[in-house]
Amino acid sequence: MSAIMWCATLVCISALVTCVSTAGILYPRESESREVKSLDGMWNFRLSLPDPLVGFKERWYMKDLSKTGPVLQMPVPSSYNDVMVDKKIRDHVGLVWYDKSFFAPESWRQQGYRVFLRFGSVNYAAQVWVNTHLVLNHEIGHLPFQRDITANLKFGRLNRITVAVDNVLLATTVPQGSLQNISTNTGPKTIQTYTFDFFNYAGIHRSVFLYTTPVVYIDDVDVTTNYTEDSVGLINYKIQYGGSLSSGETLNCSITVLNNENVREKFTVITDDEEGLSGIIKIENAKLWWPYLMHEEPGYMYTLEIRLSTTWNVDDVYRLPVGIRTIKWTNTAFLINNKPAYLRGFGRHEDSDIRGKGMDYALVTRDYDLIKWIGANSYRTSHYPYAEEIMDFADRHGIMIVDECPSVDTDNFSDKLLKKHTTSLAELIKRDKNRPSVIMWSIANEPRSHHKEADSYFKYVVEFVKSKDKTRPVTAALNKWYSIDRAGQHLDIIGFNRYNAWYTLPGHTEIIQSRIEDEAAKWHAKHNKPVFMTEYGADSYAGLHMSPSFVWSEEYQVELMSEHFKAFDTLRTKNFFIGEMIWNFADFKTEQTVTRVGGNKKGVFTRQREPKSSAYHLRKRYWALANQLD
Ligand code: GCB
Repeated sequence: MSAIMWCATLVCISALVTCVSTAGILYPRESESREVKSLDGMWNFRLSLPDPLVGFKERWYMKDLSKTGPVLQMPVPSSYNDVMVDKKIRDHVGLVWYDKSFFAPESWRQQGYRVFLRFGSVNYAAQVWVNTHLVLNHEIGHLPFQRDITANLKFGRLNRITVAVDNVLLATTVPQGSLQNISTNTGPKTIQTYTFDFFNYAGIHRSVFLYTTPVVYIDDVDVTTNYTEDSVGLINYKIQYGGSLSSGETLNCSITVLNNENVREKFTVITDDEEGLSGIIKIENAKLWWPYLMHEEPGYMYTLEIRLSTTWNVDDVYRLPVGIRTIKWTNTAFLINNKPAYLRGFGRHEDSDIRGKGMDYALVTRDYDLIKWIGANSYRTSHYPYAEEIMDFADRHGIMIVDECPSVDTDNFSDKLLKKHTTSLAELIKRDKNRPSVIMWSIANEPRSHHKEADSYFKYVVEFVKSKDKTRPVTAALNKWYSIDRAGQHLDIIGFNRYNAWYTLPGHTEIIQSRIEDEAAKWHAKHNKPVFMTEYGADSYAGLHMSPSFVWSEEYQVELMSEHFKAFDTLRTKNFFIGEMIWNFADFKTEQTVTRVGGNKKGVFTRQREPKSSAYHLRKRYWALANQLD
């Protein structure tokens, strides 16, 4: 078997499995009818070496991984290729194996529970066995997947989950990558290459949960919100249930609304179906969800307490956080609750040392503290969906999210890629559709949108997104020149990335103002749509001071920002410019390249979240804008 074939084992396997399911992917939440058990912690771990396929050949999923040979202990969630100091693990291309034993209480069977196994994200492709049975196949990182595993469990006894993870990226994966064969002193070797600028962290990145539900259960909820001029909040809901009713069994769904202190709110429900599975909730004097600093109580969340009752089964209860707000957009503006919003934000990464992309509450808490300290109100989840736990923070703190799928540097525009690209969006929308913080869908970062094929490709992608959600605008972070780009025409809002005085004419900050003013105006003139800047910035090495300013010094980063601020201030008077997002919130790790010193250093915070001079500079601006505009 050629090196290319073995490396793409799981990606190829999962391509054979039709995995677009219509089932919901609600975040596991405990209730009187649901137990949630975390499987986070230390898992057995093993690289599939020296034969990349050895795990499959020897059927490692049939036994304890520790019985197959020497194993390591790997923390979940984390990126295996950041935690360990062994270079072989950091640079591993191909399959790795994890396993963990857990106890399934006998009481779960006695109570007739269904048991679901849910992964928040495994990067990039995963295959999962429970007690030797293959139960899940999932391709595309950064997105959750789950399955009812009741039939595969041994109740009252130990059970084993085995996970094979493949981090290989190919021309048809999202994001794309390629493999290259090189010769080395010890023989031929296959290495992974990419065009994107972040480290290809891999492994079980987010929490693994078991959760239980009754036999007939709340499978998905769709919510859209509105309000009337006399302050009546409207919540349109649609509930999908899973499981089947026995003959003669009936079903009924009832809703309670709780305010943000968990107290029952006064409301009325207009139900337009007999079973109560869909309807409109009216709340008098409703409190709206507002972005940070646009209101003294940003991020106001209600809770929809949904109770599904059936004749012969236990009731299922699920509590969904809901924020009431509207989103509108015109040719020149983006409005929240009918008020124009100006985005003061960041491009970001899920990234920190030791854990890589592993979800970490302490880090997320610090990041949101810093976002608020600096006076920002938004960010883009560049360049992939962020953890649901992180999105919860955005909802609660009133931070507006431009929610991006993992398509970076989109190239080749094949049907196969299009299918995966749209699958990533379908899964993202299904996951985040109810979040008030999500204000736009971003369908790509820096696609090769000057190619002829990009026209029909992005037309299709945008129409696909609209078929799933008409309530939010569609955007992308474009970097091809406005005159040759073919994607912008299909978007609702234009985002553009540009690195004047950094990649273009480094050192010449005097080019920035006129160029940015000119480019933004041209994007607007071409498409008659609102425009925002999705990336600009400069690397700075924290602690490097140079006077006069010089590239990589803190002074240069500040100077480059100031020139952009001048352009943004002019653009704001032009009435189509809706925001600025600096690249990047914090320094982050990239692949090894001579243009990066230990990674990308365009953060206004270091990777350890210490402020650079640029953070104080940005803080002054964002607070001034907030005081002026909010
Ligand atoms: C970009 C990319 C981003 C990079 C950034 C840079 O245009 O969208 O992923 O990290 O430039 O710093 O080069």
